[in-house]
Amino acid sequence: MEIQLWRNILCPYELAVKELVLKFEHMIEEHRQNDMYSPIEQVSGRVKSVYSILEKMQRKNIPMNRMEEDVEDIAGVRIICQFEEDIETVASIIQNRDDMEIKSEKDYLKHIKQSGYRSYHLIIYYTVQTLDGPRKLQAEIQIRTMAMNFWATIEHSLQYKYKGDMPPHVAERLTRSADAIISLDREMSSVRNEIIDAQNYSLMQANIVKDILLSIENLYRVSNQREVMKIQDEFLRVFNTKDIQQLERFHRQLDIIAEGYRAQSVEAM
Ligand code: 0O2
Repeated sequence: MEIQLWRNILCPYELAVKELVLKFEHMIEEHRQNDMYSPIEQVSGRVKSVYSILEKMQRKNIPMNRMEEDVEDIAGVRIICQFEEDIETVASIIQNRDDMEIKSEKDYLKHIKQSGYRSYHLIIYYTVQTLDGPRKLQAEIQIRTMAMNFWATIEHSLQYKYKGDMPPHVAERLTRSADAIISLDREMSSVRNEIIDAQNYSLMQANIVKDILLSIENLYRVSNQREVMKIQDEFLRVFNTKDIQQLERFHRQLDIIAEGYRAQSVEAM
């Protein structure tokens, strides 16, 4: 197949990966803007390289005319969660979406691979709009914790290095570290609520500070500079207390001041 043809084949997959990553990133943003804990921590995506596609087709005896159906991970998205419990939440978010149709699921959390690999995989159908009209493509979504991802990344590089012929002492270390990762995920899950509370607290604080700064900026347009300077000084004082209740109170006061200016401008009309 000519290079140009590969480009044409892979082009809609590039679009699918970009769109999917954007949608999951937006989900993170939506949670954070609403002061909610996001079950998704990070998302990344890639289109499989031509080398990797050909290697998989050779390994699995896939003929060229079956490539797009049988190589299910030409488009790949990886979702990283903080805690194992989040994986199920993310999977059900995906299952309930109208724009992603589930083809199959593989639960390598319940059925850990021989290698020690753990992750939750979904193969979805996803439609992109191209110049030639809609194209329904397959994409693989891998959902795993940060700890699982750390292990899988290292193991993947070692597999690549040893090309299926891993020395026993390395394989043994990997098995032991896979067990350590299971313990780490369990330990983290046991303090999940405390961690989420702490993260929510700092997220709320960041959101209030963002809103306060926006209010000050708006006041700058309508009030005099001296008053805004005073408000800024007061903001810094409240900010330094690191007390969320004081920040909330200060925010409410700013709302009242802004309301006063709004009323004045209506009267003046
Ligand atoms: P890439 O793009 O290099 O990650 P197969 O390729 O036969 O293993 P299959 O049947 O297509 O897999 O589906 P499966 O088992 O769900 O695996 C698909 C992907 O999961 C792999 O993609 C890996 O990314 C990941 N994976 C599966 N098993 C392991 C494992 O033992 N270790 C690590 N580190 N990752 C694994 P590819 O094909 O390797 O491509």
